[in-house]
Amino acid sequence: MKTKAFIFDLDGVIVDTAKYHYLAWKKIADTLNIDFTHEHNELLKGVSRVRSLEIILGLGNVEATEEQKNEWLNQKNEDYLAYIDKMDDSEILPGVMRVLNFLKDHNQPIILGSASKNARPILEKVQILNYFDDIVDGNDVSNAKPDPEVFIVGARKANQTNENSIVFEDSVAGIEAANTAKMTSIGIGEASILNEAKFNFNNFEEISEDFLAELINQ
Ligand code: B16
Ligand code: MG
Repeated sequence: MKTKAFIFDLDGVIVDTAKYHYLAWKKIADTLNIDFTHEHNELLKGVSRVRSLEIILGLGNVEATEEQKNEWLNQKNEDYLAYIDKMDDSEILPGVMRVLNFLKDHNQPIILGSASKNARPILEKVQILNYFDDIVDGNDVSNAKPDPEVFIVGARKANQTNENSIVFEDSVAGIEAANTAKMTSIGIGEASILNEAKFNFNNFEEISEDFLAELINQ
């Protein structure tokens, strides 16, 4: 069997932390009287923490000093971490463990490629940190998705070329990043939204072992 790099996004792919990001941002938005809905939350998927705050402030036309913004960023992360602290392995999305186990059984490098600066504690909480050969997260890169930096660094860590790398992503920006790097992009979520992905699945339960074997041997 051949070897590929399998790169996983975190939020929306392995776990659904978007709901916790939403609750923590909502608290900030409420104090500023900014209307922040679940639809608005979609705009924050795959986007960095700093950029997320800019988007929220933009919704309410709120201007602020750097100092004030840093205060909100810290507050939001503290609240978010309190939600993370309560997570356990029941929050791993359906089908993820079967796919991770299949890849491990076939000696494929498994890499995390996430915008989050909290990726390690989350993987620890849901007890799958040891599945990952390497982690590339928001602490390691300076360019956010759709820039492909996070995935390119991930492929290098697995000693694989971009063309031999496969990316699982739930965000439009992440699919764009994978495509720009000439990696095989797999959209997890609605195909109508992730229409630039090479392959689309609603979730990991739809991904067969035959399909994974084909990816490895292509
Ligand atoms: P943090 P992903 C992203 O994770 C989230 O989708 C996005 O909503 C969040 O703003 C970003 O991480 C930064 O997260 O505040 O924990 O550093 O989808 O790239 O795994
Ligand atoms: Mg994501």
